[in-house]
Amino acid sequence: MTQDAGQRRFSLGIESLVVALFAGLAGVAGSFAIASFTPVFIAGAIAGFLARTLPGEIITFSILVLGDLGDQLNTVMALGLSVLLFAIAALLGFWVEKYVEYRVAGVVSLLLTAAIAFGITGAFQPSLVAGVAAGIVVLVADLITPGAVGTTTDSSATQSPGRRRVLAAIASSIPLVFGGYLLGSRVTDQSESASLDVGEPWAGPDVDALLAEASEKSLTVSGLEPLISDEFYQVDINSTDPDLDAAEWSLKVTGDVERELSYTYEDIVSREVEHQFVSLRCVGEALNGKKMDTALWTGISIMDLVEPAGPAENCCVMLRASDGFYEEFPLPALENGFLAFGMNGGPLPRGHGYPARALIPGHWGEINVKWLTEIEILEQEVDGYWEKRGWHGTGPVNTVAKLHVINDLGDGRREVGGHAYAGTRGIDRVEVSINGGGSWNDADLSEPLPGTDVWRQWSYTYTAPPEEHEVVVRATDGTGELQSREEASPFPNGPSGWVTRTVR
Ligand SMILES: Nc1nc2c(c(=O)[nH]1)N[C@H]1C(S)=C(S)[C@@H](COP(=O)(O)O)O[C@H]1N2
Ligand SMILES: [Mo]
Repeated sequence: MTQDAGQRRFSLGIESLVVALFAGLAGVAGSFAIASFTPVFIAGAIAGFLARTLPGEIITFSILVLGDLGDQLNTVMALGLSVLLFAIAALLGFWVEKYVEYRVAGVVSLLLTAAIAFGITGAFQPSLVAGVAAGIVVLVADLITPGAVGTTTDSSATQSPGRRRVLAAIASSIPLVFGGYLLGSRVTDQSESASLDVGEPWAGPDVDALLAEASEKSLTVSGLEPLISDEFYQVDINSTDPDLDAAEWSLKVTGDVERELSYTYEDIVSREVEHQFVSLRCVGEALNGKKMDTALWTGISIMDLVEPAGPAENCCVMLRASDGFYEEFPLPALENGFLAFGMNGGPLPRGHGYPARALIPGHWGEINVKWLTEIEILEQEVDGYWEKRGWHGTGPVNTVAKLHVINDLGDGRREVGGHAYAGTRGIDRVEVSINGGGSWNDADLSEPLPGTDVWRQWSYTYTAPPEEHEVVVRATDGTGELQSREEASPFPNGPSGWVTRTVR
């Protein structure tokens, strides 16, 4: 098995490495073509693995300092790692080429790539396509090059074989990467193509009337988001959302119960539904951040599903989700819990937890578990996903008034506005100071929406002083308590302090 067979034409040098990297790229594109942005996309699986296993300090640093950039960084890192892993498979293929024919080497690369992908994602189809794509590049690179298939190498040396080999790898991977990208970028919102015919419990005249009410009650302040958010923020432990099929989904009630129960999607959506305005806010957001929003949700009371199981009532509950997320909190908080499967007149979008999520009134966003699959009744406290990483995000939200809009009305007046939220305590008052907190004025508030856990908008118009000035905002909750002035970073208890902005 040596040179005379003409099979071992290349050293495992730099060009093999380049070819392998392009094969890796093609493999990742192949995985993306089939899986799209779902957890079985190789880079999605690795990004999730990184997010779950990196130390809490690094994740918290990423949340606090990098914000959304941290997510993107994680995705880029995961993409790079996926390419590298597949490239290693291709290199192993080149290595066995020492002993076998180049076609066998191509197949070895294919199988290795597929095996690596399958080991990581557990999904057969995208893994196989990834392997085929990587294998094609390896094969083409070696086939096109003079010296392949038993011909002699030394006579055809007008162009270096290594260079031709690299060019062949690039040329063959480009269409694969491009095609894979296009195929994978198709829209995959499962909730749009629900495989069940359950009617539209989240739509109808009641919903229309409530949405109209929210739009009428929204303040007309240019640039201010209405009472129903135009764009609802999204926070996930993974960079790819689960892509669940409602027909296969079920919700189990387990743990310390008299009898464990399991409900199907049809069981749940065929019940009498309610529509509720509920706001959510992430404990990890900046004081004046954008991770606080409101929607009209459709669903049922969670206790209607839990009570029949006969839960032990002395401790707490763990909500578990299909993305590996879990959060624990005291049972009383579940009592007013809502299971939402509709949002703003449509089915719950994939990014917000399709087919169903929990809404726990007044608490930080994190226990509003999306893609909910299990409600486990516990007899003893344990840490949830974020608490394991040092956060204290299972309790009630802090009171906040945000300042997101500063309009120059053109006649010497300024208009400032934002949203205020205090969970189930409600918002009674928002005050604005235009002199750094020296004196305070009452802001206008939007009429309250029905519901026990909804934000309000505020706005305030004043004649602008000629000089630079500090605008400060603070809210008072429904119990009469003033928003805490003490400044605190989001970690670990959520942001606190008064929002201040300099206006000139
Ligand atoms: N399954 C699951 N549920 C989850 C999360 C998650 O990562 N996975 N993130 C939580 C966090 S931290 C917040 S703030 C809210 C955000 O909900 P949204 O993405 O619908 O805005 O969802 C919570 N529910
Ligand atoms: Mo959050």
